[in-house]
Amino acid sequence: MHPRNLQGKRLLIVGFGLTGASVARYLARQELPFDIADECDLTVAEERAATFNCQVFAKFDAELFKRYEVLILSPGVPRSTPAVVAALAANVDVIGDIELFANAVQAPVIAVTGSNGKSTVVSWISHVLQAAGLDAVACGNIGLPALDSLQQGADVFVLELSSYQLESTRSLKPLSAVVLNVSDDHLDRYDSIDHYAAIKRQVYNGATHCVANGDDDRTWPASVGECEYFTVNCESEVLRPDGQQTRWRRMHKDRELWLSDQHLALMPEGRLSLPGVHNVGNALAVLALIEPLSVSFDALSEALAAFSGLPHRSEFLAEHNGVRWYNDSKGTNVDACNKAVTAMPGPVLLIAGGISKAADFAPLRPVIEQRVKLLVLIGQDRALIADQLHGAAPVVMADDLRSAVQHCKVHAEPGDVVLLSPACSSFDMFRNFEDRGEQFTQAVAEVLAA
Ligand code: UMA
Repeated sequence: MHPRNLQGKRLLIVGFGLTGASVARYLARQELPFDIADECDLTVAEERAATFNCQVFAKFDAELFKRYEVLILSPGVPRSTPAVVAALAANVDVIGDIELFANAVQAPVIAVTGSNGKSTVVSWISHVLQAAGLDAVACGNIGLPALDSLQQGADVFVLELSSYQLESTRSLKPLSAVVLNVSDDHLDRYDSIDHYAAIKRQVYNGATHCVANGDDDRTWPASVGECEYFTVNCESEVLRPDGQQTRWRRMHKDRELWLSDQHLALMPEGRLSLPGVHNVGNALAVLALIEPLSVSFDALSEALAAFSGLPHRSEFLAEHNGVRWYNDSKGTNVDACNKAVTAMPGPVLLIAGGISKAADFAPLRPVIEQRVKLLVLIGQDRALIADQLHGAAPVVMADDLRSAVQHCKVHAEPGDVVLLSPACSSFDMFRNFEDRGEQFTQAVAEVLAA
């Protein structure tokens, strides 16, 4: 919604975390008055909002919400929240921060969503574009709220979008957009994986250049022909859903596998710093998404190869007595964990568990049977996970992360890998996945030094 359409309207910011605060700063810059509601302690809410001249409410209330004309909802607040449902029924407009961003942004936007790899692809794109001399800013779900990023006046905004943000966005017109993949996640907030996938595919609405994953039909837009596809398949004839040749794929050349564009071999995939076939797919997605910017491959190839990923995503921590330790705390769902285990260079001692978000762990069974020699479970849903994976690998229950690390140190042998990839969210034991990854990193350092 354009700021001029907010002129004279009664505005309520719902949720006052990172997003809500960025919305408040944005509205204040536009000199638009607003109020704030957040279900935390009133004193805390008032303290947080002290720099703004507004009313602050510490509860979500249907009668309160109906008094406003526009609610600007934080992504963590479900649209099914009773007070929001009541406001919608009373014809109150309910939008999110990305809707405001969409109307304010002047530069091209590359929009990236998917269950896994979003942050990696967003950072990878920013990295290669910067190497090619463009001022590219990574923003959105990755951590820098989109409205705050506008202050940086970039050449290109590389926007990570969650399904939560897409639910309340309707005007975004990205230059290019992708759903990288769809797997079980957030099923506590959606009726089914199909519902969740449909929300993800809303990223294609209004996009000039759509990119989808040829290997995952849940990512395909309704109009399958008007889209470029990437695939990690390396057969010579890889077809798109409409029967055409898939453009971004792998090909055999000089006894190596190469990233390729149509029939043109671009780079041996062994040059990529990031491990795993899923990262070959991510690299192809990067190339497909930046294509409309017409940056020459020569200008970005070094940066594409050198990009070494992000903290907490299959991050190498240490090698001790021939055992390699990795932190994949960002592996917050089953598919991410599956990919991380598959990409590891040796037999795995896997530390997993936390809040399972009602996920089905059965898809992990094959990889655990083949690659995991010990499964160490932590957190609120560890018994439930042990039950679902019964017999796939020996299981140890640990009361906390530090004792999980200690178990692994005792049981690991040279050539093994110890991997934290929880397949769960972290909020039962940690502030967030970063906190979990940092505590793991510290525990590994201390336990290995002991
Ligand atoms: N709140 C309520 N009632 C609720 C829910 C939240 O009052 O029912 C209040 C909380 O008291 C808190 C605020 O809302 O004060 C938090 O809002 P929020 O949960 O929307 O989180 P933000 O701090 O605004 O952070 C959000 C994203 N978080 C979520 O979507 C849950 C961040 O993604 C994102 O980086 C940030 O906006 C900037 O765009 C994090 C995330 O976990 C990394 N995302 C999920 C994911 O990647 O799986 C979707």
